[in-house]
Amino acid sequence: MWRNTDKFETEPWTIEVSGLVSKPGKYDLEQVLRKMPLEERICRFRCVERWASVMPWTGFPFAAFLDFVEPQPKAQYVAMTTAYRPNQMPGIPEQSWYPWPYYEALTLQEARNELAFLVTGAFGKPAPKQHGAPIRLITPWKFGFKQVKSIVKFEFMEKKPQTFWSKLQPQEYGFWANINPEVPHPRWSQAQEWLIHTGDVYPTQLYNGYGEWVADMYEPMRQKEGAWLYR
Ligand SMILES: Nc1nc2c(c(=O)[nH]1)N[C@H]1C(S)=C(S)[C@@H](COP(=O)(O)O)O[C@H]1N2
Ligand SMILES: [Mo]
Repeated sequence: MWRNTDKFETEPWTIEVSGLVSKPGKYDLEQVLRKMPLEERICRFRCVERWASVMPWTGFPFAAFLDFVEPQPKAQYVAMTTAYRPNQMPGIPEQSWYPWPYYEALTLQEARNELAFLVTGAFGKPAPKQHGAPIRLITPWKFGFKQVKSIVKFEFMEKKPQTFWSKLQPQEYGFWANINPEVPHPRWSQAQEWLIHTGDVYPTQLYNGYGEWVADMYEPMRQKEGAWLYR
């Protein structure tokens, strides 16, 4: 992956803020970062395809960014669009059947959760391009495909948007994507995962082990609609 990142330009970087928000506009990332409380967090990462890792990220709480741009009361979702630059991204022009750009969303409640993190660095340095420079999302209780890299736009909306994967394969990669060992992917079990650093196999944990912080958000839905919502 890193071999293909040479042409990708991450400086300067503009992020667009639009939709149901009090301070829409185009922001220079450097200027935004000066206002954000940067911190380091070590967290677990779990891909839907069962590999897992542990990463030391640098970043700031998504909630701090929300306080800065001020979503309007009607906003229920925040959608994130990622960079789409075929001339800087080898492989993208050949994969024309995918609905690029890569696109994801969270409920605003999820984005405000204290574990929702916007990442600018890894291993104490600016994030390498392959890990989503210059800004990416980390919600460690959700599968990796929610963790959008190289974000160019945050859009606030009232209705749930269709995401990149929910357009392609809604049965396999749904909106919630909460990690749950008891809800299998249609083509494989999610009961176990392997650590990419060592190959060791571990049992998958509900919410990737972060239930203490996030389970409350989903309890009403779980009671009403059942476990499928975790997919
Ligand atoms: N922009 C963008 N973000 C993305 C993806 C992508 O293809 N494009 N893939 C996702 C998937 S499926 C995973 S598992 C993680 C991988 O993050 P990592 O490269 O930092 O390990 O990125 C996610 N974010
Ligand atoms: Mo993934």
